Amino acid sequence: MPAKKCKALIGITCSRLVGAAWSKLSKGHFINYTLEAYGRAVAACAAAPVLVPLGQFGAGLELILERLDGLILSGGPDVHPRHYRGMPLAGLGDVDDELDRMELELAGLALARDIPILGICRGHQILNVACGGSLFQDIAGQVPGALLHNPGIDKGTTSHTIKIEKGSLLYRIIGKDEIWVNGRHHQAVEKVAPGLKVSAVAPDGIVEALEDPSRRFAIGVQWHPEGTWKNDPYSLRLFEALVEACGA
Ligand SMILES: [Mn+2]
Repeated sequence: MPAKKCKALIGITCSRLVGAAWSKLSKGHFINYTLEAYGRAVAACAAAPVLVPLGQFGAGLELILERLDGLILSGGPDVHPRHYRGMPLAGLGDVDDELDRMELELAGLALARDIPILGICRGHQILNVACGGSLFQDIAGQVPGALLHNPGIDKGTTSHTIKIEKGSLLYRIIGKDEIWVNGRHHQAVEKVAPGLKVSAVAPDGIVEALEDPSRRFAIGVQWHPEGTWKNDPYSLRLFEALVEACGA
């Protein structure tokens, strides 16, 4: 049943499999996952999802953004440290140079246009790097005593709590200062970009959410609401808030 009223057109970036993952999973995995998880979450909020594929730069991205009301930077492979003036360390996982360049340009253009952005996992990290921040390439190797942020469980299962900063946009959306989330990441925000604010942290201090208070709606979350929105009202609220911001 199509939604009675469609409130916004939301672009969703889309990874491809690279490196080791390429041989382990079916080649259409990321595109199918992006549509099934992120796409259906957007549609559940009475908005229309479209995929933004790899390989778009410059004028192509500008035209895509002219048509979009909102943008989701989706999960995917690691970000290469070259984009925050770092060198690869042991523990860096698979990277995709074309995806890095495309998503960083897209994030910058969307911020400049003040298009509502929700960054998820890799997308949260892209938001930080696009604004001038840096990342831990591998939490286990760089943050002694950190929780296991990459448990071997599916994305429908929550695994650790986060503390949400009162007064943040995220707090206004979620309405609680502590929730369980389904993290599946081994990289994390190290240096927070100038202009961004930390809006949630894990019990070990790892940055779990960021936002840009100078924009209408620019939020990054380190967890995967697209994996839990069917059962978890806080996950669904994030997508609803993005769609609401598009109409504001
Ligand atoms: Mn985490």
